[in-house]
Amino acid sequence: MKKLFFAFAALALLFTSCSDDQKQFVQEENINMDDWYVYTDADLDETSRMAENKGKSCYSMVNLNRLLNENPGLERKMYDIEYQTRSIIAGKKPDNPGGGNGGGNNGGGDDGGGDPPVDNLGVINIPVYVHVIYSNSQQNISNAQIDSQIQVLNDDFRRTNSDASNTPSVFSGVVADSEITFSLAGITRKASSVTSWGTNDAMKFASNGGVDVITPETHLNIWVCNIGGGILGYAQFPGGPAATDGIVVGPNFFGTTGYLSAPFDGGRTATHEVGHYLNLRHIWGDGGCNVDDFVADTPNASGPNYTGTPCTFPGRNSCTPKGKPGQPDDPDMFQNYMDYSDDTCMNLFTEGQKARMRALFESGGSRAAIAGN
Ligand SMILES: [Ca+2]
Ligand SMILES: [Ca+2]
Ligand SMILES: [Ca+2]
Ligand SMILES: [Zn+2]
Repeated sequence: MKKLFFAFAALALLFTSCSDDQKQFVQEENINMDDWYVYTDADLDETSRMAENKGKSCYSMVNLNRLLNENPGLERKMYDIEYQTRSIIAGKKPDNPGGGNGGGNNGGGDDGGGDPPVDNLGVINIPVYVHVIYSNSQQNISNAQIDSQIQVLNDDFRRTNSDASNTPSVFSGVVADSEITFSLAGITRKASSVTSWGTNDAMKFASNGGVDVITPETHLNIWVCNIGGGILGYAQFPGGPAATDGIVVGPNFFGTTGYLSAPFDGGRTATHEVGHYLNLRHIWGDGGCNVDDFVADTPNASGPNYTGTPCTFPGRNSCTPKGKPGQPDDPDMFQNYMDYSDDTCMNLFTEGQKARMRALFESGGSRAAIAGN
């Protein structure tokens, strides 16, 4: 029934508008930004989770709150990036030449199934600089350990990960090969007396004893250093300051060989943080069942899952698909890289997440220069 409705909507568009008008229609009528937000209770949430000693902790949203407070223009910039992302995705739905899918990427109109958005970008390679900052020899991780992380990123973003077969069948229809690869552009190493760097980006400046960012317009920068406080890593979302663009990961959570701390020894911390760097939110939307991650094909969840071995499925089913009649009430997708599960329990990105990430590389997108656009 819904497909029929959209067919009529698209037909109406064809008869009433030229392509310029269509664009206008998409931008003015069909991009629903009602669910968009940036500020969260992340500071409180992460503090209480760590007090409960849950295990995994990512400080990307805490970092975002800090950056928003320090940069008055950032919220607007991120709104514009989100608007552009949704416009691009809406315009690429193959069944909807007018882009009239009701902002489906945010869960407003599309059921997450059917045809994924298409683009002409091909496989996108992201060159990576790794900055190893260490206060002891263990933290000065080997080239082999760095290589093992690049391998995991390539496997996870191309869905060639060996544990892809662990994805439950209920989600097999939405899993994605994101068609993004990573190549090592260079490694910097720096000894430091700092034993815990915290999450205020100090490691990203030579003036603090860290390492300055290198060409963030065209390269992903990864700082590998001990953050402290049991924090595995954090990322900067698209739109943030160029000088701090990239991700930070603790040395013992980086790669799959060498100096590692189980159960975060599968390289999935970097996969997760690169997801944020490419505009993905946490799978639970950093809030209860009233907020989502702007991705229709990831079931909404009320909070993070800390699923560990044996990764028993189904785990929680923390939210029903609110306001989306007819959509199946799937269990939480703890297998998603953007949850807080142990590395061994994660094995997928979805088509909806892929579309968000790839929209950044389109002409005019905030990471377009990486793809030569
Ligand atoms: Ca939620
Ligand atoms: Ca979702
Ligand atoms: Ca559910
Ligand atoms: Zn995170």
